[in-house]
Order: sequence, then structure tokens, then C-alpha cells
Amino acid sequence: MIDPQHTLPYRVTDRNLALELVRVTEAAAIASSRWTGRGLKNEADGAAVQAMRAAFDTVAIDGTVVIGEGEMDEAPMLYIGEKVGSGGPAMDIAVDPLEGTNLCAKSLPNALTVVALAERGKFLHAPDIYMEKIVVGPDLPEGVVDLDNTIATNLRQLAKAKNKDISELVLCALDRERHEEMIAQAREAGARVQLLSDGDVAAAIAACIDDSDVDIYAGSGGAPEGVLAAAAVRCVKGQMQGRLLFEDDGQRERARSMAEGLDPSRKLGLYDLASGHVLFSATGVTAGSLLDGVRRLGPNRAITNSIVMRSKSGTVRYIESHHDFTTRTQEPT
Ligand code: VTB
Ligand code: MG
Ligand code: MG
Repeated sequence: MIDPQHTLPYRVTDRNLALELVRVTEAAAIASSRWTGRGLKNEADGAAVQAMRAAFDTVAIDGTVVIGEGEMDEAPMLYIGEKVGSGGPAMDIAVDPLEGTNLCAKSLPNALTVVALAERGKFLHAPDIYMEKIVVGPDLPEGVVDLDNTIATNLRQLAKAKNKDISELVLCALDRERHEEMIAQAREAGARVQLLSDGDVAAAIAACIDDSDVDIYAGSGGAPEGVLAAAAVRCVKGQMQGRLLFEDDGQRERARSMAEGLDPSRKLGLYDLASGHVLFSATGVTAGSLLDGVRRLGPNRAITNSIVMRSKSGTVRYIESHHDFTTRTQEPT
């Protein structure tokens, strides 16, 4: 039910919104899936952005993009500060319309479309720089891992808390030169290392999910992706820390002006990244360990798989949707 005066408490509306959000990530996934494996990452990204932007028009919120495609002058749609939604409760929106553009272009696993929503002011307004991140799953002692520890210490403490041998632990990290030392130290400590070419939002979620083989995600990736990952980690009650990595004073100043009161140089806890009630939705574009990709059944039908979560209830829904394009004038692009 839409409340025209927006007087209903947030708790009434947020349930419905979670399921509205999945339509947004589904639309983006269907659109970008037409570019899977075609080596054209910008086209794939553009299709996702356009579809996601259009899908937001029907979501009953007064939304403001805080993590988006860039500044107003550099992004035509879903730019930071853009208003989206058809009216309703004031919400902040974090998006990555195609998380893993290269994964989609190369038809590699785990390309996702991602949206997170929170009440106004609850997401860190992270600039597009790198963030050092560490993520582990739920039901572990608070502080079992810490960005200030060496990776070997973190692995040792995690192994103890999980009652496992270090050799049974899997650390997931982006395959980048900047992680060489961390990877070497993790292997030296006895852990296994799973290297990804891209896509650390999926990796952060994998670290929190029981039936994945990942025990810990660590390393540096995009700060916007860090906020999206934090939204997901909140929903599944995992632990996460982040630290923005500034390359110069200009970046530091920018982060300060965006971060609204928070000292952006310090180690950030999960709630510094995403607080309040958080909703999260992601849809698979290419098949991966977390979600199946978009499957096309002829020209007029497709199946999508999504994960939709709310921090308040802790419910994690896997939604398989069967789409029939003949009932629309056009495929939801
Ligand atoms: C990171 C990571 C993303 O791109 O932003 C990465 O967070 C870019 O890192 O998940 P490099 O600059 O080292 O290539 C992704 O992997 C995909 O957007
Ligand atoms: Mg993107
Ligand atoms: Mg991304």
C-alpha cells in the first residue's frame, strides 16, 4: 500500500520496498545480460544503468543517489545527488548497476547488479577511491579480525574462532599486484587463497554465507563497493571494517566534505559504512557461486536469480523470477 501522505511508519513500507528493489536489479541484469561475453564492458554497463534508472521510476520512495555512477557532470544517470523514485519515504540509495563490467564483458562468473537502500543519512558518502576492507561472517566473536592486525594474526584468530585448522580457511582477495604481500603471508600462514579478477561485493557476501567456501574477504577495492558490501554484511550480521585509501590531500579533503562529520581517515566500522535499517538486492548477470546468471529461454523469456535482504528482519530471500516479455511492449531495458 502506498501512503500518499507518507505518514506510515518506515517499518510498514520497508517490507514492500525490499521486493520492489528486486525489480530494479532484475531489470538491470536482464538488460546487461544482452552484452554478456561480447567484450564491450561500457555497453554492458550503459544498458544496466539505463534499465536501473528506468526501473526506479516506479519505486515509491523519495530517493537520493549517494553511491552512484559519478558526479553530476560525469554521469548522465544515477549520478550522486540524483533524485529517483515516484515519491514516498526519504531514502538514500547506493547502486552499482553492473558490478563487474569486465566479468560481464568476458562472461566470467559473479557479475551482479546491486542496489542498497537506507533511511536518509545512513550510508557513508564514499568517494570513488580505494578502500581497504576486511569481512567475515556471522556468529564469530566481535573483533575476531581487525584491519590493524597482520593477515596471519587474523587468520589464526579466525581459525580458532571457527574451530578449524588454518589450512581449512579460504581467504578471498582481488588478484592485484598490490595484494601480493598479503597473499604471500596468508599462504605462509597456511591458508588457501581464492583470487578474483573482479567483483568484491560478491566476495564480501560469500565470506558471510554459510554454504560458500569463503571464510574471509580482505584487500582493497572500490570504496563505493565497500558501502554496498557493508549493506549486505549488515543484513547477514557479518563483521566488516574499511579504511579509505587516499592517494593525495585532494582526495582526503573530498572525502571529508562528503563524509558529513565523520573523520574519513580513520578505520571505519560496519555501522560507519551503513547504519539504520538497510535493504539490499542483487541479481546475477553471469552465473556465479552466489547467484545464477540471467538465463534466456528463447527471445521472449528469461529467468533471473536474486538475493534480497533486510537488516531489520535478517531475512535472506533468494528469488527466482520467470520473465515473459510478450506481455510488455518491450523487454525491460
Ligand atoms: C574494485 C572492486 C570491484 O573493480 O573496484 C575493482 O571493488 C577495481 O579495482 O568489485 P582495480 O582498480 O584494482 O582494477 C571491481 O572488481 C569491479 O567493479
Ligand atoms: Mg559500476
Ligand atoms: Mg563496481
